[in-house]
Amino acid sequence: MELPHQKQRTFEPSAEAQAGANVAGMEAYRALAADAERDYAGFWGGLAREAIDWRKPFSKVLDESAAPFYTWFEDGELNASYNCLDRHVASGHGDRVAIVFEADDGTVTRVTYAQMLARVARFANALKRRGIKRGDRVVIYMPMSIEGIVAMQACARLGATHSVVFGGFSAKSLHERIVDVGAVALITADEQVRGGKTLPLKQIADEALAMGNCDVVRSVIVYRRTGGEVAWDTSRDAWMHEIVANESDICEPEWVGAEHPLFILYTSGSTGKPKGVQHSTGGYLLWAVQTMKWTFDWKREDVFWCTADIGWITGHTYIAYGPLALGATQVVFEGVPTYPDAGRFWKMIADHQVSLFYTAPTAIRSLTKAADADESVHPARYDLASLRIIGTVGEPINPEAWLWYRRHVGGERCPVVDTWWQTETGGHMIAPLPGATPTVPGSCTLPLPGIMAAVVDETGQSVPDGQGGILVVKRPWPSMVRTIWGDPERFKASYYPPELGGTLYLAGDGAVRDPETGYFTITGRIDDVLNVSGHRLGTMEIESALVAHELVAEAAVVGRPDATTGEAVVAFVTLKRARPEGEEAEQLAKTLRDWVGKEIGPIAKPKEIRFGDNLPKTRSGKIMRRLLRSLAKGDAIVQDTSTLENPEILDQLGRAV
Ligand code: 6R9
Repeated sequence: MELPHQKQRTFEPSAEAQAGANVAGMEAYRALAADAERDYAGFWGGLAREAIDWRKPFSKVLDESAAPFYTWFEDGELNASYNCLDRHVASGHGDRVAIVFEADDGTVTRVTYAQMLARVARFANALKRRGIKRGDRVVIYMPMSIEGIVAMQACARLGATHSVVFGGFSAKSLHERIVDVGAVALITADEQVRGGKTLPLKQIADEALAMGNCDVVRSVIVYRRTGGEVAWDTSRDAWMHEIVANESDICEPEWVGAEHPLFILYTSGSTGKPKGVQHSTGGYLLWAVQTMKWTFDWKREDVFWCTADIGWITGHTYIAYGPLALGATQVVFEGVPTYPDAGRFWKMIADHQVSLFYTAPTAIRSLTKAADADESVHPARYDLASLRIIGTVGEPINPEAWLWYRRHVGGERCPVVDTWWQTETGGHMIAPLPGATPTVPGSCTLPLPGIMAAVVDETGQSVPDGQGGILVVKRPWPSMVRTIWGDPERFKASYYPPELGGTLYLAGDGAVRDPETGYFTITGRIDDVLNVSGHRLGTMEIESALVAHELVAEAAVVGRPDATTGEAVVAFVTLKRARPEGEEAEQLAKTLRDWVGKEIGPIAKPKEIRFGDNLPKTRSGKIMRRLLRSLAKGDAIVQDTSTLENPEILDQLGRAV
């Protein structure tokens, strides 16, 4: 994976980046890592006591007796919302701005910590009045908004477990999650506004609830974003602004055990059914705080901006919890990077004096393209001098995009932190420390202190550095996934497979370690999961959606490298009738793309659909996906095809429609 010219492209942290950094210099990094090696429980226990205000202190750090169902700080008690709000107000920082919200149309709203606390308390009281209590699950299907964060925090305050569903998911996906998680309430908005376009969230929510098995959903609470027309069921629906109107702005937090599930977030796995990744309260919050301090070198004066959506893990850890737990000031953005033009991010950085900026490689690539085409949206046209550290997440970043980001956004001055982590890991795992780690484009560098990452083969044995293998984590860590909601067996099988010995956490990514530096480079997923614009999609999920269409007999979905989206979805489809050609094939491809959009969400729409009389199969009837991957890329088939039963099909499928 390593490019031959990568060696000389190492960027040392500048003297400025090192000076006063929370972790300054590699010696400091090594000392922390050595602390963790020496006394694992002592290391984590110390951090947890410092990062979190505990209502009741924990007496034990880590319990491995039910491995791989590890528990952390188990007898400690806390409340996440208390840690995110009350403690800052109590220590005299109530007037500090918590959120600078910029709406799609550019309208800016600021909320202080004291105001945020009052809003969360009022909403929590309103939820309580509707019977929502500790242990209940609440689905949140909302746009990027202060209200969305208030909703998450209010659930946390009551000890209710939230499950946020990304606003781009379809009614069917929303329904599936509501049922699986057993939600008693749904919090949504009338409409979402992005890039000048509206999306009728309430209408989609109504459709989802009408799909059956949702009887336990007693209340639907609606944030009025646009005032657009919505259908109303008075027995169930209520406006958010109406139900908080007469509530007190004092709400005693519900103290919960450290292992209490703060949230469940669905993500794609290698089977058709999304996994409900369950996170804890104590361990999760600890790592949200600690990685803000380490990876982003967060300081009180910083203005932090993470461009993710609260529907993804990045928006949970680095919008809804991490920054608030520190008492940080952060920017929250409703819209898209290309509206009203592709200079929006750069303008917002300048307008709000953002110092820590965190976005996805796919955004960087598309903004590079836009800047190349139109000089007026080039970052050079904006004053980005406030930036101190710039980060990326979500997918491997190609060295070209990394270098462009460092040069044009970071002004050759800001360290680039390429952060590898996952929904399941809760927070950053492998990432540079901006005041310590020399960076190399395309590498997420070294594991954070306390994270025991390694590269192994299919049997769990270490592979030599320089040789690719499977990325694993050798020891549990506080913010790790606790289980898959309702399916502990799947948790074990997915993350602690017996083939690897049952004690290594299997990330699902491939990686290679540099023999000289020990730096990790992530080579992408090793399972049937695609990464399109940083969004995780299961190939099986898309296949199931396709075969659910009345005309489709069989479908196989693979990823193809894409210059902008990282990977693109390519679907090979056979129909229950003759293979369509020409105009008809194009029409049908469009129908099926829209169908997938309806079934899962627009992010899952295949970029290309190819029709065949059959799919390439082995004699035992197994679809040979590796051949399809080559065909999708337009590569000649050089693999061994001796087990293929119907080689003639390759020619037919090799041609795009
Ligand atoms: C946080 C998040 C996780 C998958 C992960 C990997 C890919 C994320 C990456 C990266 C290379 C990085 N990924 N960050 N690959 N370099 N810096 O994205 O969570 O949505 O669960 O996706 O994304 O493949 O396994 P999630």
